[in-house]
Amino acid sequence: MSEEGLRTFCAALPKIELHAHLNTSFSKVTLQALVDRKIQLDPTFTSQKMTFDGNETAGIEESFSKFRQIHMVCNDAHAIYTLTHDIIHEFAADNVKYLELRSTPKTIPETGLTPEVYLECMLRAVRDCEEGGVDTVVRILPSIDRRNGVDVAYKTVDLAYKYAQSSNGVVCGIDFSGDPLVGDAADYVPVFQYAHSKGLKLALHLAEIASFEETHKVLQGTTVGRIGHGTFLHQCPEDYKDITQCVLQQRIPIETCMTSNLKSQTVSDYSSHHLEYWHNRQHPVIICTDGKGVYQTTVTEEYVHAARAFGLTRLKLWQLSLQSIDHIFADEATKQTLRRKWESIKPSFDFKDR
Ligand code: 6MZ
Repeated sequence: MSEEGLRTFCAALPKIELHAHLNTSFSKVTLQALVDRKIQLDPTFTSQKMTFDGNETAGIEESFSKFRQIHMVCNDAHAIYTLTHDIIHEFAADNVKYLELRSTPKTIPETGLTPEVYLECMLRAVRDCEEGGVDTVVRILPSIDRRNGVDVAYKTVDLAYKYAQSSNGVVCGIDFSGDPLVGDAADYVPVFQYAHSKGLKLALHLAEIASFEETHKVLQGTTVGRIGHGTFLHQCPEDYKDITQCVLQQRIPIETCMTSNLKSQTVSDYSSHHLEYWHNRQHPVIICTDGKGVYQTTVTEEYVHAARAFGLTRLKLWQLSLQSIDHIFADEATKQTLRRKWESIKPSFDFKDR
């Protein structure tokens, strides 16, 4: 398949994005505008580089250092609204027809941000995009940051539940994320059970690093909706072999973020990415970006990388995007609408690999 033909095909493909963190999914244009504004408000502010450009890679700690920088810039209602609004438009331009955007609702007294204000900014941007005719269905997952402890986590679940009721289902689940080197995911199992009892779906970052003990406990104690990254799920030592079995048997979908994993050095190259292990076993995987701004990628690029690394045909790529619909957190009616959209677009596609 020619590089150009493949890229054109992947760009035109209708796509689903299920793993995108708000503060790491900026475009360079939006980020620059927010940095300029920050400097206007605080002339002493100096910004550092917040992206991995080209083939740059660094250990996962460097990603979290960049995230801290970004959070200094995106720390008020204007920034949260602008990020959400622009990111939705950018995914729409990449033919993403359904987007789940996740973010940690923050308390920042200096700028008046509370978790409620934070979520309302995101919801207002979602509404404005919808009213402006953007052809992308958007859902929001408030994130639990594992660095912030269990008490904050319970509050995030209560907040998500409150907004799930009042937002007509735009808020529909919870993300669990944060620095995998900090804290113990197993401490949050009661929080996950609580969220599940409230009808909230759970997308959990698990086994992003080789943390088998906590991964095992979480899988034993939780109804997991989807797993983020899951980089080490298939590489368990003998004592933890049932982790892999459990994921396979329960068919827990895996959100794969290839470029992010490469750039944060948890995977060495595209062709050794774990997407292949799961895909070869007909296990559900969803191709995602993680942070299209920090890692300088797009959903289209991620499909191109997957096709190149694993020799996926155009028809396979189509099936991957279509099957992703099965794993969205929105309701059955939304799934049906999306499937009909895929069906109606399909005749305009040429599936010959050349
Ligand atoms: C774990 C990650 C992440 O919530 O401020 N986040 N957590 N692993 C990753 N892989 C590299 N990438 C992002 O977006 C930024 C936050 O998302 C989580 C971290 O908690 C980060 O602070 P929001 O919008």
